[in-house]
Amino acid sequence: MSLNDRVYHALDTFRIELPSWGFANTGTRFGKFLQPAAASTLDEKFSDAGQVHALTGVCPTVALHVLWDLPDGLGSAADIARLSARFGVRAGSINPNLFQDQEYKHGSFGNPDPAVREQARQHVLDSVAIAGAVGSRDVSLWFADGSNYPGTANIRRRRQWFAESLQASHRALASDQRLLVEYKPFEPAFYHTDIADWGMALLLARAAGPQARVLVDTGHHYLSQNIEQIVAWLLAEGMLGGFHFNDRRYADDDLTLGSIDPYQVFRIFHEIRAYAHDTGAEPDIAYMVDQSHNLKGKIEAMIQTVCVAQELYAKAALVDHAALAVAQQRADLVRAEGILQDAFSTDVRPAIREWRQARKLPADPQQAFRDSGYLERITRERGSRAAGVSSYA
Ligand code: PSV
Ligand code: MN
Repeated sequence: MSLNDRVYHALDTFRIELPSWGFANTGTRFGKFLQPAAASTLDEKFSDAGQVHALTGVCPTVALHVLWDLPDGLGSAADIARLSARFGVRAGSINPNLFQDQEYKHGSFGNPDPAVREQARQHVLDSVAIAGAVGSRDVSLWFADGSNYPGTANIRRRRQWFAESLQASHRALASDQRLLVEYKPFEPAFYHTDIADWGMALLLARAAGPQARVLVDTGHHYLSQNIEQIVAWLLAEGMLGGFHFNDRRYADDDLTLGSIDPYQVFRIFHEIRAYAHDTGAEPDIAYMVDQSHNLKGKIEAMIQTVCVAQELYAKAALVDHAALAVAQQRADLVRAEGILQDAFSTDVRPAIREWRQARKLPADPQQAFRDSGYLERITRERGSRAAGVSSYA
């Protein structure tokens, strides 16, 4: 296959989900720099996501956070069909919120109080029902549960409570739905988190039931952790459900995908393409962005992220798997490594521009966004009202 064919083939199937919370005003705990164009309503979030999809063509779904986006629970679900028809993007993963209500001060599924565990469980059941009502496959679970001081939490008992509540959640799934279990080593809990790493997420997903998978948030790892190895193992175990993409230099801080270490993202994509090549099976992975930009323009940052993801995915599709297998077998180290480096250093941007034009998309989505006048319009329309912070993402 020619370079162009490989790039076209890769991009024709690569889709990436946008987070509703990435269009809203957010910030850090030290302060929030409000943007006049930030979205405050679900209509505005769908509108902004629809804009990114219209210009890139690869973001047909929006991840929704139940508390922030669907405050009336199932009652809000009716709005989704209207918004999808209007803005051309559908509801994607449904994210229960198990961290913001006062009751969750000492945890949700891991809370020592059975009434709070029950409340959390009910919220997940409601979220599964919402997912069913809006036609979403994935219910994506992240827990802020953990503790700040040694000795204050019974780690093993909490593990058991997690397994039980995840099983109960899994029982509510329709046959075509999935539970995704996300892990995070610290924050907001600073001593222990109940699902700290991929091993814990894997064991709990296995305990939950056959439709549960692990979600890898690229920002949720210790420095220098080998994320592509985790990806390779989860693929081999049939347990990789999806990604939350972002980058980080020190800790989870929602930096733009590939802004710090693009080679790592390439290596992650390479493991996925290598798995597909070796097994002949395309893994079923939900690619999602999980970034809230405090300083960058939110829509611009999303377009930038999507373009970077496409570039790195296309580069990974250039790896010569047959030659790599031979070099690995012969332990021809420099040649094997060079095959990855050759693919990574290939400039795929001209091929991607051509692909976009062939698919009737703007060759340069960022420039098309700047030329569209959309940002000026929403800045005018939204800027006049009192700005608010709608989430803690
Ligand atoms: C938590 O840090 C996280 O990565 C989870 O995926 C949340 O759903 C998201 O960020 C937004 O707070
Ligand atoms: Mn995440």
